[in-house]
Amino acid sequence: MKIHEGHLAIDVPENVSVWDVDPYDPAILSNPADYYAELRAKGPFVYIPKYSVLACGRHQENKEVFSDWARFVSSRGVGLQDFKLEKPWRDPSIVLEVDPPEHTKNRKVIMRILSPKAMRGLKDDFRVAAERLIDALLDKGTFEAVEELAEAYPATVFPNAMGLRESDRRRLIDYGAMVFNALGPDNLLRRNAMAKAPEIVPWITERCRRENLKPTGFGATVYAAADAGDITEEEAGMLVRSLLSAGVDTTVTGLGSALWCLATNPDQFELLKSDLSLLRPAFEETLRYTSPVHSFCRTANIDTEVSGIKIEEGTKILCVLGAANLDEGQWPDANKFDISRKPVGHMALGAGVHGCVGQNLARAEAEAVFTAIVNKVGSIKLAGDAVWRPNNAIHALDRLPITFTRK
Ligand code: OVM
Repeated sequence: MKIHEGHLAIDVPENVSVWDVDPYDPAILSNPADYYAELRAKGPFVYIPKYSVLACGRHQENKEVFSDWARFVSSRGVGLQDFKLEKPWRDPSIVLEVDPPEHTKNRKVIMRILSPKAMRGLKDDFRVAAERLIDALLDKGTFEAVEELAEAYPATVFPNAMGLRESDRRRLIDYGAMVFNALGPDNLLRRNAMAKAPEIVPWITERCRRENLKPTGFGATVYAAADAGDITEEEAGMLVRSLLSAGVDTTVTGLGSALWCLATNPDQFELLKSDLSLLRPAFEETLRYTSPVHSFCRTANIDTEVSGIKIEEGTKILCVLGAANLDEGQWPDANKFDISRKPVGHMALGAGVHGCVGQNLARAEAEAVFTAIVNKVGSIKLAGDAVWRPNNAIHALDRLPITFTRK
C-alpha cells in the first residue's frame, strides 16, 4: 500500500482518463470555469495523478456520491487526508467527519438550533442589523464590499446569535479559512492558513466553553442539549466548534458572491427590484452559479462502482460541486446567472444526510441583507476589479469594490 497526499494511492480505473491538472492551483481556484468545463467533458470521473484521486464534475455522479453516506463515508475525512491513515490537524468534527449512527444524534441537536422556526426568532435582529449596515454603506456610496458588507454582516449577527461573550472578526474568519484550506493538499494555501493555528485555535477552543457563552443563543442551546442528556458536555463543546467552523466563511462568501452576481448582472437586479418574490430564488441561483464551497471529498469505504466505473476501497473522490452546478446537462444556459430559474437540486449545499445543516441561517442572513438592499439601493456598480481569494475548498471573493446609489 502506498500513501499519497494522506490517502491510499490508487491505480487508474478502466475507462477513466488521466488528467494532469492541479485543481488546487491558485490560478484555477481563482478562475475555475475552464477547469470545471474540461472536468465535465472528460467523463463521469477523471484520475488526477498529482493527488491520486478520482474527480467528478458532472451533476449525476456528484449527486450519487454525496447521497450515499455508507459507500462514500465522511468519517475518513472530507478533504484529501484519509483519517484512517493519518491523524488530522484537529479532533474530527462530530457532525462533518462522522457517519451515522453517531452523526444522526449530533446533527439532530444542531438541526433543532438552526430550524426554520428558530430562524424566525432572529428575523427582527437580522433586519435591523441589515438596514443599519445598508444605510451606512449608502452614506459612503463607494465601499469595499468584502470587508464592509460580506464580512461585516455575519461578523455582527453571527457572534450575537451564537451568544459569544467575546468575539473577534479576524480570528473567526481566519479560523474558517484554516478549516476549509485544511481540506486540500499540503500546499502554500494550507500552510499559510495553518501558520495562524497557534494563535487562533486556543482562542476558538476557549469560545466553545459553556462559561464563555451567554445564557441565550445557539451556544447555550447546545449546552442545554447536554443538560437534557442528548449529548455529553464534551460533545456540546465540539458542536459549538462546528458552528464556529462552518458558520462564518460560508455566509461571508455567499453574501459577497450574491452582491457580485447582482453588480455584474444589472438586468437581474432590476428584475429583483420589480418582484420581491424572486429574493429567495436569487440567492439559490447565486449558490448554484458561484458554489461557495467548490469541492469536498468522500472516501470509498468498500469496492464499488459508479456510472460503470470501478472504484476501489480507500479511493478519495474529489466531488467538484462547482462543476456540477454548471453542468449544462442539468441546467440549460448553466453559465447564465438567471434569478428566475429556481435551481432545485443544486449541489452548493451538498445533498443527503450531510447536506448543509446551516442553510436556514444562511438564507435568513441573505434575506435580511438583500431585502434591505432592494428597499434602499437603486443601483449596484463595480467600482473596480473583483478579485478572488483562493482557498482549497471555498470559492470566495477577496476584494469587491462597489458603488451603491440610493433608490
Ligand atoms: C465542522 C464543519 C461543518 C461543516 C463544514 C465545515 C469544513 C466544518 O463541523 O467543523 O467546514
